[in-house]
Amino acid sequence: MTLVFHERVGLDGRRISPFSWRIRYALAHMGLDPEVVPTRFADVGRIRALSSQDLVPILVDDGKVVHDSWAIACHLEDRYPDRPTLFGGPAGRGAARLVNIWSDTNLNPALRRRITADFIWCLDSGDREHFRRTREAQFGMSLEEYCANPEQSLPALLQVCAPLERTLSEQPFLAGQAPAYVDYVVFSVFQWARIGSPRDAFPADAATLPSLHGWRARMIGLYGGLGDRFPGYPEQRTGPDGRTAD
Ligand SMILES: N[C@@H](CCC(=O)N[C@@H](CS)C(=O)NCC(=O)O)C(=O)O
Repeated sequence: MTLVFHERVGLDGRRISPFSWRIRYALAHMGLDPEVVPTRFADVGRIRALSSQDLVPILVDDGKVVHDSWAIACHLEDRYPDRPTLFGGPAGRGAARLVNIWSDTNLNPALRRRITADFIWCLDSGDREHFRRTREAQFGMSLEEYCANPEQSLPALLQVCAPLERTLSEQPFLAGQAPAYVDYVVFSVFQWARIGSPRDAFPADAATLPSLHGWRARMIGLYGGLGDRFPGYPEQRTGPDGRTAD
């Protein structure tokens, strides 16, 4: 078996992508240890040549190229049936698909609104112009305008988190008694926000969402502290000319 994981990286090897994080956790869950190819936005030529599309993560498994994190999770589940399961069967896979789509369409935007202007400083300086241009075109405003009202974006985030808090007040993991792919998907978004902002974009007061806080700490600690294996938010926000932003 030859596994190669093309994983998004930022400044000085930071792991900055929620989509890559969920696959990192899935691989650890299954006890798989791929070769990792760190991939910047500037490496899009390699990604395109490999997969005929521009997005990361990508897994190459004995020459078979799989892109899109959901497709990768399904591939791993089907290809390695003797390893610990990511979904716990077809019904679990179906429910995980719902959580995956909900996470990408509801949780991700609620956090993105709070971190994107900070997040750009986690990127390699050579990737920042691409990020700013593409995201500002998507949002129709500057990154700074997009993130200008953290007080206004907080209620929306709290509302999105409510079903997570309720579920985790009744069971230790979203999948039940032990973590599985649904946990990795949802955690990957919090992990991206945790690494991508100097403030905890998550409601700072642990009393607000105590079960979610406890779960996030458990998730960070899994697999030998996987969530803390790479550097967090840079101490200095430094531009390509060496000047600091603050
Ligand atoms: N649906 C895809 C989304 C992957 C995705 O959006 N990746 C982004 C963030 S790492 C990307 O590669 N963007 C390239 C770009 O913005 O140029 C998945 O789940 O893997």
